[in-house]
Amino acid sequence: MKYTVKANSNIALVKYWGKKDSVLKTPLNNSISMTLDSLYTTTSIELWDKDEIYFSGHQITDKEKSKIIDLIDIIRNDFKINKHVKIKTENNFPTASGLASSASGFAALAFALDKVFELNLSAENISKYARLGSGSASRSIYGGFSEWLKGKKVDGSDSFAVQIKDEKYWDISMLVIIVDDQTKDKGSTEGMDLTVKTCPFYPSWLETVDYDLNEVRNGILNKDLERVGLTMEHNCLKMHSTMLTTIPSVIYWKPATLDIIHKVKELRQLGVNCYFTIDAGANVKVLCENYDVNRIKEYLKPCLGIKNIIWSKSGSSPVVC
Ligand code: 2P0
Repeated sequence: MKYTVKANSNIALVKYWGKKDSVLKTPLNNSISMTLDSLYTTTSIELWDKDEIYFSGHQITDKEKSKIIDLIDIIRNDFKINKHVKIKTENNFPTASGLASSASGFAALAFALDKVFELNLSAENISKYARLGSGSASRSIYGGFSEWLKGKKVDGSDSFAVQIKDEKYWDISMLVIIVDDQTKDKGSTEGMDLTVKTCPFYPSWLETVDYDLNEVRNGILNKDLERVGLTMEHNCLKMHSTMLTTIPSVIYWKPATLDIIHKVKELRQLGVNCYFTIDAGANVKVLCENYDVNRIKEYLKPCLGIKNIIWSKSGSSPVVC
């Protein structure tokens, strides 16, 4: 039986930046995200006589394959499965440029493996396996808004995401502003490991995250965009402050990144309810009301370096197409 599945990417409102255990991919703090309907991975999977993996039509090399094969092997081992798979996967957006491609990619893979191996796992268990591929993927198993719990157990078995509210609950927009669609110099995994090891302010980051989680969680539950947005911005700037003060420094921003930050703040002065966040890359995401989208796009037009703006709403959990 062949399955084709689609999993949406997600953008963290409260960020994950640092691991407790780098093999288990357990985080040092909880994180909260919004799943996006416009950025997604489509993955087809079927049983095959050997493992074969294609990305955007090309068979990928052993090195590129290793994280994917590692996750397949973990599941094969846990469920005593002796079968191989052929996988074809593609993203509808630039890969490895701070647009959470590994989130949708590993969410799609974990969801697809559950189907092809007929495991019937719970969402929490699929989230846990997605986490073992890439931490942020744990959150893409749910539509709407979800929180990835850091867990307490040493084996990582209680570190998975849970849904806060589904995609129908709050009709707001996230504008994904692409200023750089190239693969970034330093991947998130390496960047966050260096930050934990060398940033003198990293303990302060951890001390303040619980407050941000509470604000954003309650902001979502009250559909309070200002509360979510202001906390999201501050949380993002705190995360980037730890990156800047890592040795060697991890600087993902480009001039256009800063330009857009200023423009978003100006828009707020003009009465537009909009807020920015930035991940491990130069691209900026703006959370806003649907009715302000065109005004924001118009205001950003003079910014040099914007390649594309993708308008996204809250997306669903993974689906079989
Ligand atoms: C997040 N990021 O919460 C944060 C914000 C980037 C900045 O999760 O090492 O690709 O595979 O667990 O999930 C990117 O990290 O890293 C990320 P691994 P992942 O969305």
